[in-house]
Amino acid sequence: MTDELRVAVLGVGKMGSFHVESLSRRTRGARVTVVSDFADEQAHRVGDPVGARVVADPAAAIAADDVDAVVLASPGAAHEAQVLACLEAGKPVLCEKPLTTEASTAAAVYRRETALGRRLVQVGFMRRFDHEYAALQRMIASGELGAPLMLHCTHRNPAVPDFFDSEFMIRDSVVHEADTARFLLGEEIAAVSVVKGRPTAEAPAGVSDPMLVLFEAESGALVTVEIFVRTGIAYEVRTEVVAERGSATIGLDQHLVTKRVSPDRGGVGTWGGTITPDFVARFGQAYDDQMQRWADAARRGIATGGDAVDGPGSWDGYAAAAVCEAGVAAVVKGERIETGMEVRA
Ligand code: ISE
Repeated sequence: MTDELRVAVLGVGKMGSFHVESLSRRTRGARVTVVSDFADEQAHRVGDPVGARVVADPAAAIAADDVDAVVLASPGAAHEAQVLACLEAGKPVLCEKPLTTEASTAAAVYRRETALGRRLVQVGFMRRFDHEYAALQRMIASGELGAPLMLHCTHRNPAVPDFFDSEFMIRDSVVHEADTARFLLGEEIAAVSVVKGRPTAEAPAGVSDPMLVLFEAESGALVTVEIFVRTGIAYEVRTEVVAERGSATIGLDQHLVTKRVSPDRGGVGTWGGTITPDFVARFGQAYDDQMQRWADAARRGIATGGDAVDGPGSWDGYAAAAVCEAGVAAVVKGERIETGMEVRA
């Protein structure tokens, strides 16, 4: 390795191109040497300005001599083979969620990494790096509020493409609450139920948007998740913990509150602020901090031959996959489904 971590970014759509920019402009000690995407033109559009080579074959990109570590922002279905290739090559990898698309294959990745005796897989659950989530986790863990009894989560997106059906809402959106609930409560999720309500007129036929998802944690603590991905408003992610001796809330969007006269409202005074338009705007700080801490951990791991992870790993990727799989079954069958997670090795 040179002084800088040389990174291949696989998949340079919305998230991958954000990561290329983050690595190139805002991450110390790292640079992008290779980009790969099934759309060659897009790979050049993102890679050329930062001086990265375009390598069409993802396996060749992972194996390349000028690549020390890999960021995966490719479609979820490609992750299993790509993460396993990184493990075989002994290269640290930051994998966007999902780790893999099924709990069984995610467990296989966890077992493969465990057999290597070295942690190389970090999963991109970036909310853990958000200052508000981190502060809430510290507060719960300190015991200041007593035992947490319930989490109430709100997860709203302004708009999504039509392929976002009820099952995809669980796998792509609620997956974040699967991870943050585990992170905040410090325990696994034992069962999932889903209640479908009245759908918004914006939802395509047959799609239950919004839905209420209920996680039961192993301790019996309950987690409610309102998932609503077609609000037409903005990006809103809130979490309230209700504990034995108090409650605490994050995600109130109260950054800058302004009072002013609005000419378009007849000159009356208005009060308020703005809500973030999308997840990159809301979690930009978290994505960048995640990248810096991963890059630092990858460099340390390469230098020492030890662990190369600073954040959620393959076990967390597996646990989230198990919760989502149960969630999808709960949507389809309309029943409470147990996650049936493997016992940690
Ligand atoms: C998207 O893939 C994300 O990861 C966002 O954080 C989430 O809010 C959104 O619902 C997902 O589709």
